[in-house]
Amino acid sequence: MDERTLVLVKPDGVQRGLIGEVVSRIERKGLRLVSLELKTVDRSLAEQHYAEHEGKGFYEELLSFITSAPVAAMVVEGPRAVAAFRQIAGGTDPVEKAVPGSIRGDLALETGSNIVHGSDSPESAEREIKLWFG
Ligand code: RTP
Ligand code: MG
Repeated sequence: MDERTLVLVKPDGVQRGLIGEVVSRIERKGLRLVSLELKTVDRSLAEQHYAEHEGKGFYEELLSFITSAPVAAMVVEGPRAVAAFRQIAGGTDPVEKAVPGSIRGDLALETGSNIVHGSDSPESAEREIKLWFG
């Protein structure tokens, strides 16, 4: 049974010209791209997207980062798409957690600018796809 997940190439990834690199890794894994849109993120969308982190020390920094420049939002589909994309993205901290071979492990240095977002569960994916694509 196929599943869907929401993937974002965050402002650092877009500015570094890494949209194609991320799409390529998604496709090579065997996942399919079903929607792709460049979006400017306003404060309200950012707050809803990152609601689970409200009140944490990095929350404000996270919101200003995600609203700082366009992101590439995509819906990605395939068997176990949520976990499969989290695997190719790598852990949140690109140095301490993400392994070499993953997007973050290969291409990022800092937790605050770790190139991609992927939904963390099928329930989050459903909520986030509605939020970003209506
Ligand atoms: P994402 O939601 O962006 O896919 O990342 P994630 O699941 O791997 O990590 P999450 O815990 O959801 O955190 C969201 C984003 O907030 C930043 N962060 N900074 N300074 C910190 O301790 C810290 N922790 C998280 C990261 O940019 C992370 O991707
Ligand atoms: Mg997360």
